[in-house]
Amino acid sequence: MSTGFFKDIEPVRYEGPDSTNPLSYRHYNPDEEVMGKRMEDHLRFAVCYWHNFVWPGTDPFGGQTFDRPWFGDTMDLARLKADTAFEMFRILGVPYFCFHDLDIRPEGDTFAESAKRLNEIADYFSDKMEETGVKLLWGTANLFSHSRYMSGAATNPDPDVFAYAAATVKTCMDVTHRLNGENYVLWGGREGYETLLNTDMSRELKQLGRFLNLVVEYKHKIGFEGTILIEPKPQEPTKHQYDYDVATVYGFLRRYGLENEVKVNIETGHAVLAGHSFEHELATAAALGIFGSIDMNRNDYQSGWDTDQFPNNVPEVALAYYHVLKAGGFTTGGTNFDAKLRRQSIEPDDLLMSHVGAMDVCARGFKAAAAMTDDRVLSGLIEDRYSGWQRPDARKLLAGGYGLEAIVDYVNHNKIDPKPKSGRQEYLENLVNRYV
Ligand code: XLS
Ligand code: NI
Ligand code: NI
Repeated sequence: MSTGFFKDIEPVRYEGPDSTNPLSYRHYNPDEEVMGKRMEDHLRFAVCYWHNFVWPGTDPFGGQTFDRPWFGDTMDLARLKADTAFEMFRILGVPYFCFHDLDIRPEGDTFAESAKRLNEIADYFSDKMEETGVKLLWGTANLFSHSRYMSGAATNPDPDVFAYAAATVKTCMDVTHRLNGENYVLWGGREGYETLLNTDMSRELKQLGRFLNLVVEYKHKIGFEGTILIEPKPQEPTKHQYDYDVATVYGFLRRYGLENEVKVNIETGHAVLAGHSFEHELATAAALGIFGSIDMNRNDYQSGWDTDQFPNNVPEVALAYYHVLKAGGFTTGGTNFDAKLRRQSIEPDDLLMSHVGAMDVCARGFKAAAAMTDDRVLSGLIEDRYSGWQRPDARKLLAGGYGLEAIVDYVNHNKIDPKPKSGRQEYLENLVNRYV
């Protein structure tokens, strides 16, 4: 039965690039084959619960702007929220969704009550997922909104908070597992500090390492086959967050022996906040073997904080998917839109149009990326650029066949005198622009 929230809006269909219907796909055609696979199976789009169904439109200077019939703290409203969410998934035709525990049910007066409510809503989801075929890309625990977490969750100076957070993660992993979630995400919004004046960093990092090991041990214990993902972000809400960027996360994983157990969920806006490009973070993850999933969005170019806007720049998205393809594409991961409306966009169909546009931008970017990959426009030149390393003597340099003294002999003997070669950056940029 329809909640009536989206009136009688029909499911959004692919109508081709010439369509002027704002509720049609002009580029995202789920069944279209690209590189031998359906677009839907490449992109694996997910709608997130929090920005669409929880955030009331507040900003630091103003209160609620969205008037949603499911706002409130009862289980009945939580079910109405779920009904509306699944209606939206159906209208958009997205295959996946994502949630935090706090998004989907009101917190109870006790830990046990909160867990019970979580399970009740999971039962409700389970029926809806079966009915609609929509799947869970990932679940996660909100370990940052409640005041108990103001000084951190795993990294809190108070061991009781560590325990509360760990127990909460267990309940969320159970639910994610039960709903056949394909990943479990940890984003450490409060795992950092406000001031070093009150912070023992060495202790906090150890706490975080133990916490993550607990998660991995439990994953194996229950036979969860999804991927555990850490989502890096350099700051906001804390002044400094420990999971700063992909490289920092990798160092942390190595320190705690988890580099083969945990991968990363990379978010566009978080990469930018860390002073990187999105593709830098993707390429780093691929190079280190920890690429997992993406949170697709964009930051405002001027404001300098995490604005979580919907993506609308095809050339940028194309380069991002180029690196996703280079990393082998998604396995358990996917494209989650961690993006929200602007607070003046108060109509129900704003929720739809934002996603339709974002999915189209991703589809266009993805097709350009696939064509660049197929035509080997970039890879050919890169291979050529490093081809000297195929020579047997060059291989020996890397394989440990020479020490520094032997290398001096090698340089003298072969009268080595390297000649600079063009990096061809502008030529390559022009090539890319043919595709986007
Ligand atoms: C916040 C994060 C968050 C995670 C999930 O900046 O992006 O939404 O994706 O906890
Ligand atoms: Ni995110
Ligand atoms: Ni974010």
